[in-house]
Amino acid sequence: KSHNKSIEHYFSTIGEKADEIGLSKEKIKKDFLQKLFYQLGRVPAVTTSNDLYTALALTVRDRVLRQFVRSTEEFSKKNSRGIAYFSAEYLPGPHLGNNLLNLEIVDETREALKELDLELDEIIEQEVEPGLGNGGLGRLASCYMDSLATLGIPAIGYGIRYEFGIFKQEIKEGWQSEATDKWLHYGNPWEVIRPEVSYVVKFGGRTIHSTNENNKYAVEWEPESEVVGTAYDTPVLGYQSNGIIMRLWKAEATESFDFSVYNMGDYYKAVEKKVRSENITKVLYPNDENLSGKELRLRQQYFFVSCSLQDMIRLNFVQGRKLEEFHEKFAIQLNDTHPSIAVAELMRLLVDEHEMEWKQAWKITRNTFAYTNHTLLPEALEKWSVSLMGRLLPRHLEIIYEINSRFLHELREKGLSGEQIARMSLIDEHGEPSVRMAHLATVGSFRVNGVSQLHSRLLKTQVLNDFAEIWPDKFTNVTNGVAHRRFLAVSNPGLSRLITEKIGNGWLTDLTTLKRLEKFADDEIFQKQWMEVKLENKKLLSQLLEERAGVKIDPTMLFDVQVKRIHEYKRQHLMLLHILDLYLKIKDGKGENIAPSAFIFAGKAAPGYFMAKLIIRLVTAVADLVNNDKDVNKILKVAFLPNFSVKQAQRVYPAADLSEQISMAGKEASGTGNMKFALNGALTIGTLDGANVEIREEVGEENFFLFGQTTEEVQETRRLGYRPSKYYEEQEDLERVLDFLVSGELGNGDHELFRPLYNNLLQQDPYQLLKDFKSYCERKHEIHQIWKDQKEWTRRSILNVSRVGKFSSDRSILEYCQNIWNVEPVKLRD
Ligand code: B1H
Repeated sequence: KSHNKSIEHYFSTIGEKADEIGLSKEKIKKDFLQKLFYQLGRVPAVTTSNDLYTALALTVRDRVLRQFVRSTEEFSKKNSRGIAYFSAEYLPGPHLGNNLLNLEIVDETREALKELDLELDEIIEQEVEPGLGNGGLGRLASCYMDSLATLGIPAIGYGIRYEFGIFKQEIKEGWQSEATDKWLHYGNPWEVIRPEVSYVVKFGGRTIHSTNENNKYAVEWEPESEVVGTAYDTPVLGYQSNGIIMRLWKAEATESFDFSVYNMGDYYKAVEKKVRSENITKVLYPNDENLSGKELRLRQQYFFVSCSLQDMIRLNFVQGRKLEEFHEKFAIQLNDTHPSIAVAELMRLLVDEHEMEWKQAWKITRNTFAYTNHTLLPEALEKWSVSLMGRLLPRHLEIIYEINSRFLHELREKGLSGEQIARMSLIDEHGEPSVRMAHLATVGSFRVNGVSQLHSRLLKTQVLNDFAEIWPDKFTNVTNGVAHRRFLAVSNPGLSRLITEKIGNGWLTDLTTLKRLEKFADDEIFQKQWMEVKLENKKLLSQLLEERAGVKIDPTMLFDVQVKRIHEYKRQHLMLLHILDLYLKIKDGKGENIAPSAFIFAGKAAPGYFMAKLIIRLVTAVADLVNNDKDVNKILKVAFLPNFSVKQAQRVYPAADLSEQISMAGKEASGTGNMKFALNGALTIGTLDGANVEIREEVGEENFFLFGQTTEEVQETRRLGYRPSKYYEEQEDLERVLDFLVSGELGNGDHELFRPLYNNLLQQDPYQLLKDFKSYCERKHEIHQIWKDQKEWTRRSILNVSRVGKFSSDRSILEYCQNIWNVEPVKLRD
C-alpha cells in the first residue's frame, strides 16, 4: 500500500478540508439523522433509546476517528519512539460524554438534539460501559490512555477484549450476587474490527532442538494447539483532538489448523475446538489482588502478549526498520506482572523466529520493557507453577530457565551469598517449583517503578530489596494520577463551571492552575456558590440511592463515603464498627455531638472471597438496622450502592463530603479514588498509606484528617506480637461494638452470621483494625464538630481542590516520558 498521500490529499478529493471535522450544530444534526436512517433504519419518531444512543455514538465516532487518523499521520512524520502500554485490564468508562468534551462539542450536540426534541443527557445515560477491569489498576490504564492522547504521545494500549467484563453486582437478601456482564449485547459502536490484523498464537506441545543447514542451533516449537487473535480498535481521544488507540484482542479458532490437520472429517469435533479456542477471551477474572492460578488466566496473558508483540514487530518492519532497532522504536510498559510473560515471548520471537543471537536479543528485550508494580500484597504476587508453564508454554519455560541461569551466574560473579541468590532466582524452589513473575519482569526491564512515593520506597526496601541493591538506578517512582477531565470536567459540570468562572479553563490542560482558587477560599460568596454546587450533586446522588438502594437520604447530611473494591486490607469494616459505635451511643441518648451523616458504600467483592462478601452482608445488615430505627434514622443513614462502576463513580465523587481512605498503612499501593474525591472537594480521613501521604502533603496537614499507625508502627506492632483482644479488653466502646456483631441484633437474629468476622478480629486481626479503632473514632468526632461549621468546612474543601493539581494523570505520564521512556511529548496542535 502506498503511504505517501496525506490526509489533506484524500479530503481534497471529496471537496473537504481535513481540519473541517463537522463540529457545527447543523452538521452534527445532519450526521445524526443520517446514522439513524442509513445505519439503523429508523426515524426519530420510532426509535428505541438504544437506537438514539447508537446513532449519536456513531456520529461522534466519525469525528474521533478522523482525529485519530490525523494524529497517526503526524506521529509517523515525527517518527519518535512509540509507547506500548500492556495491560490485562482497562476500565474506560462511558465514552460518549468524554468524547464530546474532548471534541469540545457538548453544547453544539445538545442544541442539535434539542431541535429534534431529544435530550442529550438521557442519551448519554444509555451507554453501557466496558467493564474490562477489576478496579484501580484497570482504571489507571484508561486514565493513562487519556493523558497519552492529550499530550500527543504516539502510543497504543494493548489488551484483551473480554466478551464478559467484570460481573454485574446485585444485592439479594443483603448478599452480593453475581450476574454476567453482557456489555456487547446492544453492540459496541466505538470499536473498529480489523479482521486482517490477526496473529496465530501457539499453546502446548513440545520443542525440538536441532542444528540447521547453516550449522546454526535452532529451536522449533511444535504446539498442541493454535488460536488466532484479531484486533478490535477503540479510538481514545485526548482533549482538543489527538487520538490514539486501545487495541484489544479477541480469540478465534484457526480454521486451517483445527479443521484440517487434526479433525479431518470430524466436523463437530472441529466446532468444539473452535468453541474452546474462543474461551480464551470469554471472561475477565474478577479476583483483584487475589490470584486464581488458573490455566485459562495464563492462556489469556500469553495470548494477548503474543498478539501484541507480533503486531509491534510487524509495525517495526512496515516502517522500514531493522529488528535490531526495536527498542529504539518502542518502549513497552508492563502494567503489573500480568503481561510479564512478554519478556520470554519477545526473546522467543527474536531468537527462534527471527534468528537473532541470544545476547543481542537480550539487550533489545532489556531495553524495551519497563515494569510497574502495583501491589506488595504477598497473595497478589504472581507465581506460575513450573509444571503448568511447562505444559502450556514449553518453549517459554526453557527461555525463562536460560535467562535465570545467566542471571544467577551474574550474581555469583558479584559474590552474592547462596541464600541471597536463591531469594532472587526467577524460580521459587520452596514446595512446588514456580516462576516468580515479578522477578522475571524486574530482570527483563530497564526500569521498575512503584505507584506512590511510599509504595516505591517499600518496593525497594522490602519486596524487591535484593534487586534494588544490585541495580539501584533501575528503581524509580511515578505517583499515580487521574484523568481530571473525566473525573471533574465531565462528571462534575457544576463545579467545573464555577471553577472556570473564577480562574478560566486553563485547568483542563494544566491542573496545577487550580492553585489560583486558593485566594477565594475565604470569599463568602464563593463559598456559598461552592456549597450550592455540592448540594445539587448530593441531591442527584440521593435520587440514585433511593432508586438503587432503596434508601432515602436527606442531602444536607454529611456524605461520608467509602467506594472501592471490598478487601480486608482496605478496612471497610473499620468504618462499620464506627457506625455501630455511633448507633449505640444514640440509643443510649448520648448522640448530641454527632453530625447527621449518611454513610455510603459501594464496591465489588471477588466472588470467591468469603470475608469480603461477609463485609458486604454486614453493610446491608447495619443499613437495615440503622435506617429502620426511629431513634437513629434522623441522624444516621447507611446505604450500599450496588454495582460500582466508572459510570456510578462519576456520580459518587462529586457528591462526597468526606472521603474514607483507611487502609492499614503499607498495604494500599497508591489508591486513585482518594485523588478523585479530593479533586471534587471532599475532605479526606485517612492513614499514611499510598498516595494519601502525598495528598496530605499537598493539601496541608491541617486540611487532612489523619489517624492510625504508620507503616513502621504497623510492622513494629506485629513484631512485638500483636494481641487484638487486648484492645477489646481495654476499650469498653470497642468491646460493646464487637459483641454487638454477634448479639443477634444484626442480620435478622442470626447470632452466627458475623461470627467469622468477630473471631477473625479478636484472634488475628491481620489488618490491625482494633489497634487503630480509637484514633479513627477520635478523628471522626473532630470531623463532626468541624462539619457543623459549614464555612470552615467549605474553606477546607476549596483548599483541597486548589491544591491537588499534582494528581492529574497528565503529570504522571510526563514523568513516565522523562524518567522512563525517554520520549518528548509532542503537542500536535491546539
Ligand atoms: C492494584 C492490583 C491487581 N494493585 C491483581 N494490584 C489483579 C492485582 O486480577 N488480578 O490478578 C488485579 C488487580 N490492583 C491497585 O492498583 C492498587 O491496589 C491500588 O492501590 C492502586 O492505586 C492501583 C493503581 O496503581
